[in-house]
Amino acid sequence: MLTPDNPLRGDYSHMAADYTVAQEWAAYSAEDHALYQRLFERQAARLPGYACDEFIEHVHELASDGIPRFERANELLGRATGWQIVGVPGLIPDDVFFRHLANRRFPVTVWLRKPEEFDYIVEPDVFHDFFGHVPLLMNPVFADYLQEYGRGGMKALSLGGLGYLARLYWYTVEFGLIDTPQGLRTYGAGILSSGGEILHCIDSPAPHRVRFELMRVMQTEYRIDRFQDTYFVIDSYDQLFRETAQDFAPLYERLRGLPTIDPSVTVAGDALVAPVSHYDTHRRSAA
Ligand code: HBI
Ligand code: FE
Repeated sequence: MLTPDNPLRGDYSHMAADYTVAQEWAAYSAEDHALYQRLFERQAARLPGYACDEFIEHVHELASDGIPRFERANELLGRATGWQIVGVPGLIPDDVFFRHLANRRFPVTVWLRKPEEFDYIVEPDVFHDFFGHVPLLMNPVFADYLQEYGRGGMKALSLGGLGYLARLYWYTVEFGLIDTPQGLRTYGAGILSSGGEILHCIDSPAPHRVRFELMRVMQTEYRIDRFQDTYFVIDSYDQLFRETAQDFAPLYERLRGLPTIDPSVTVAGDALVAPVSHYDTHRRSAA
């Protein structure tokens, strides 16, 4: 977050009290639009067989030539699920972030990475946020999950559960996998907006793929600067919504007495999902 030794790169000087800023779409350069389009085309080509169907459907609905206009996306989102995206200068404080989610507003960073950051960026930019996060806001069940998550986040702040809830967000909204009749797919924005991790999370034999279990997820640490060592697999967005609609206060109590789990290991009780080679997947779906 905003500290003297690691200032965030966005312009926080003109934001509103809720950290929102206008998108200033006319201020994007032709180079910005061309870079966004290259990022979009590279990722869009990798989606089949790796991204969940809902994501693929909606990412194309929301696509435009270059950096999308938030106001146009808001017309589609408003009709589909009542969500709106709001421009922000970049990362915003947890309580502000959760309050937006609890009100069906998704914060989207307004600036775009530099060409030299094509493959990796530390802070979420407009490509990570819009390409990675916005399409699934068109899905009613996922959209409800995210609002529940925002409400839970606001409660977590007063219950000391923020770290546990950040892990839940990380292993679902950012890096989640979902089991489908066609095979394993991803719905996580951090993966979907990453050139390398979208292939790795499905194909690589290296990471652990553990069936989603709420307490296990909230006990598991995560690393922000490398591909994940552990992914959690849900069966449906309904499952996410049901798990998150409960009262977390007793869970935080229990978690405080449980060990933290390093993502590089599996533990007794884990139900593991084996990586399926795409040959098997195609053969299965062809059958
Ligand atoms: N701010 N703009 C922005 N985007 C995020 O994803 C975000 C944030 N602030 C806090 C935050 N995420 C985390 O606390 C959540 O992952 C829990
Ligand atoms: Fe994100």
